[in-house]
Amino acid sequence: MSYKKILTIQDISCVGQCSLTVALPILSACGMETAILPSAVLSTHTAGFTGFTVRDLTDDIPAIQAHWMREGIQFDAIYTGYLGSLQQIDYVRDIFHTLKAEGGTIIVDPAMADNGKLYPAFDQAYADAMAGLCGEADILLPNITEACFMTGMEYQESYDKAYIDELLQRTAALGAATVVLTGVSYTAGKTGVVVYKNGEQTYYEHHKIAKGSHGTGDVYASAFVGALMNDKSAEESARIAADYTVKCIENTQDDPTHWYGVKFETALKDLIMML
Ligand code: PXL
Repeated sequence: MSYKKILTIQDISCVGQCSLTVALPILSACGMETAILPSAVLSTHTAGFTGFTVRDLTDDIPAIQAHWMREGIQFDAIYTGYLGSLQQIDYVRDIFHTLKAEGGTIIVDPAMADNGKLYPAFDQAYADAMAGLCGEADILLPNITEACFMTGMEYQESYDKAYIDELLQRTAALGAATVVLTGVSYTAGKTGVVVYKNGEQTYYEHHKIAKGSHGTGDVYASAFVGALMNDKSAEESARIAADYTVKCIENTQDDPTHWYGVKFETALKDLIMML
């Protein structure tokens, strides 16, 4: 049996079904021991709520890291998402170098932007620093907007395969061996994910649900990591994570009061069956 120990570093949005409140249950459901390092604590996520509180935990990170090093703690995978500050990106790089077990995997979801825009907390300097961190990753999980901000490509609402080819080449040039680009849509009513490895692309296309949903990037990345750590290939993990995320959106779309996230808990049994 594969029982891996994962560290995930991202914020706790106390309400809103994203980041750690999504990653921890999904990875646990996938059978992983999951340690967390919260980058910040927010009362809610920042996409749609107003007046949220934020406590940045950057200054706590070095002492936590030092303690784990004294204890000899190492992780089979380190998976990062929404980080709290520029300084934190440097700390996370050092964590990659000191806490990853021999042969371990680094997965970076550069969670910072969507639909052509950076999230409110971020600017281009953050995107540039994140591009540097992506060079340390084995697997990178950006959406098109994030890939554009990190590579200086212009964001386009509609595009062709040549545009995606160039975006993938430029994103891979940041340094990760595998790029998993999400939200790639060539046909109306469909969307999909491209796995780009050694210059080769594998595209998995699936049904596109008209309504955009918050937190689905985190749901997708967490399920991808859970599948990957169950010894699935990147291509299989990309497909499993896509099917799971679609199911989560389907299980949420008829409830207008649930605008802030997806009911990912309702489809955990489907995810487990796919592993
Ligand atoms: O990855 C989504 C996310 C995570 N954490 C916080 C956010 C968002 C999206 O807006 O605001 C705090």
